[in-house]
This record gives sequence, structure tokens and C-alpha cells, in this order.
Amino acid sequence: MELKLYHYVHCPYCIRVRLALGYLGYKYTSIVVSYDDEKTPIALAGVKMLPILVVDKKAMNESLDIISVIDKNHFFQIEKITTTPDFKHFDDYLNMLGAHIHNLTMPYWIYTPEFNEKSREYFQRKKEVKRGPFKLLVKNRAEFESPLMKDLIELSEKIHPFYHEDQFSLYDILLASHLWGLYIVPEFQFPEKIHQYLQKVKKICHFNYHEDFWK
Ligand SMILES: N[C@@H](CCC(=O)N[C@@H](CS)C(=O)NCC(=O)O)C(=O)O
Repeated sequence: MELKLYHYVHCPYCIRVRLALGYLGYKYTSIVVSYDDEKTPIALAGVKMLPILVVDKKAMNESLDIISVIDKNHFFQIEKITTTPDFKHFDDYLNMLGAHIHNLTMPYWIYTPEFNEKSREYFQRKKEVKRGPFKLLVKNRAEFESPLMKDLIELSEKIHPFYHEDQFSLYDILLASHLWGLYIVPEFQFPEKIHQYLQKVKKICHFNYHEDFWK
């Protein structure tokens, strides 16, 4: 199976797929798409949305569908897990965490190596429509950081050493992907247990956030 992953480094849905590919031991070609490049994703999948995985020249998107296709031995049990009421609650929980996480992370993501002046400007313009000026997000950082920290401390209690389980699961892929971008926020201090958890996920998934830039 020849695999090509088109992704944004910062995108949690793209990180989902990178973690799953790494955990399942796949070799693949990694293509970091510039955020202002509308043509590449539209030509591949008809829509400007990543991740896109090209499997033997056939392009597909939607992170969970992608993971389901590469998970030949059904380790992640995507169909079973994603149809439970628990999963719906978990998805709402991720969105709730994501709201604070993205207000904190976006102003800093744009100064990481996947962006240049043009793509930074494109991203900021697009995201400020929903979130307001990045300057204010940075200025009001405490507003997002305080409730998030409370949520992360509560989350620490559910890590045993994986989410609610002693076994790595799809939930860890989804959770770690959402939390990972916080490493980019200057001086952000994860609760120690969450940091250890993320590092464990990193290790078993052979994940290296910015590796495309150090090849
Ligand atoms: N449901 C999709 C969501 C993917 C998604 O929202 N990707 C974002 C990046 S995080 C995207 O490409 N958005 C288009 C844009 O921001 O221009 C999945 O699970 O793959």
C-alpha cells in the first residue's frame, strides 16, 4: 500500500492520522501543505480540508474514515466506538476543550515553521473572523488558560495511564491530538500527569511534531 499524507502540522485532525499511522507502524510520504494553498486539497478531494490520505493514488479525507481504512486489524474499533452515546459525549468534550485550546494556540502556531508570511496572513485573517483579533487572544490569555487548566486537572484523574483505561485506544489518539498544539504556547505548563501522558502517546506512536522541517 503506497501512502501519501497531506497535512497541516498544527491541525489536530491531521495529528490524529499521524498518530494512528505511527502506532500501526506505517511508512508514508508526508506532505505539509501550506495553509494558503487552496489548489492542492481541492484538486485531490474537492474541498480545502486536511488531512487527506492518498492510498494507492485514491484520495480520502475525514480523519476517522482514514484511520478506519488503515486499521486493517480493527485495533481502534472505529465503527463500534464511534456509534456509542459515550463517543458523542466525548466529541462534545473535545469541542469544549478545543474552544479554549484554539484561542490559546492559534496566535502562536502561525509563527512555527509550517507558516510563511503569506500563509500566516491568510490563516490569521480567516480565524480572526470567528475568534476576534489574535492580539486580544494573547492579551486575554488568562481567560482561556484558567478554565482549561481546571479541565486538564480534572482530566488528569481519568488517565490510568491512558484515557479511562490501561490500554491505548482511539480515545487517546483523539485527546492527545487536541492537546498537542499547546506545547507551542510559550510557558504553558501542562499538569505533570498530562505531560507524561502526552509523552507516552508520542513514544508509542513514534510521533515527532515538527519532523518534516528537520529531515
Ligand atoms: N472532520 C474533519 C475535520 C478536518 C478539519 O477541520 N481540518 C481543518 C484543519 S484543522 C481544515 O482543513 N480546515 C480548512 C481550513 O481551515 O481552511 C476530519 O476529521 O478530518
